[in-house]
Amino acid sequence: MITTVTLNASIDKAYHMTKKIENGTVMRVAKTHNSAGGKGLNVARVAKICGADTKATGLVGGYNGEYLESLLEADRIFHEFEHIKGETRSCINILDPEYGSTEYLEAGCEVTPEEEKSFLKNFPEIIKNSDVVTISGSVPNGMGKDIYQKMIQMVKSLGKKVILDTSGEYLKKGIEGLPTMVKPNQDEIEALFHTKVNNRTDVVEYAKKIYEKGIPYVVISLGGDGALLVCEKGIYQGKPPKMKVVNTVGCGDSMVGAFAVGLERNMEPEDALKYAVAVASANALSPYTGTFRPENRDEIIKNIEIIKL
Ligand code: TA6
Repeated sequence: MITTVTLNASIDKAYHMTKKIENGTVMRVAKTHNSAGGKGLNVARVAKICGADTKATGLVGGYNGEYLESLLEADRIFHEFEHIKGETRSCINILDPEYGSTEYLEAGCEVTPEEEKSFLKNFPEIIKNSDVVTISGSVPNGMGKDIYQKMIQMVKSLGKKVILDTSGEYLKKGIEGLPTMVKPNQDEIEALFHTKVNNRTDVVEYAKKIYEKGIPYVVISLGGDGALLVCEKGIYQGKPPKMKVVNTVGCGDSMVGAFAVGLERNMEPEDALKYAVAVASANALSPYTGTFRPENRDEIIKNIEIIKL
């Protein structure tokens, strides 16, 4: 089973526009699509489409929280959330012909120390039947900076694998918990090392620095160039074929979902990389966030190039 953790869940609202955005004007939205969002819920949806037994947990609250749970039920994703007093946030993704995707991410509601304590108390029971736990996204105000480090240590103490996908201080502290896998992108690498990444060689060097801290799998998402994987077997790049993308939001989360499936199925690293890049690329062909058509994945995977660096 794969359990995904989303502390800062979101009603993701995708606005499909027929004209480019013009600030200061009234813009009519051609089509709106609402989905259960926040990175971990995109991960849950993708893992489920991959055929994994999946559970979603984290924090939800208010009317938005109830609506989010109903969206998950429509996606037939089992969930077991801690219910908090605050209102679950919304995140807007505006898709227009000129700029592609522009995201507006709300910070999320305040979480009290009592709510954090209650979630952590229930967490071991929630994940007891999981083989892999994914921890994704931003953290609501009010929660400890070491929340992810604490959760990673709890997951590992129960003998389970854990993937961390976050940024900033939470990534820095989460890495100290030594998760099984982390998946920063280039921006997150730059923030982590207070540096500028100028080329692929730099990316490899920084990924190796993270690996050498004791993290068995370090994945760096490279957008249209796929992803880099540093592991005991070596350093690989998984490269997808060039394609006309529709909506890239959720590609990173889709990659995490597919790697969680790869870890659960004990795939060889290069096979897991190939699978994850194919799923992330298939997500980019969907107008909807954190979902893909299996037939697209199965077609793309035939054309993924695995390069040993
Ligand atoms: O990666 C895409 C996405 O998960 C969107 O669906 C939106 O929910 C946003 O990221 C949330 O990001 P955050 O870092 O705030 O958890």
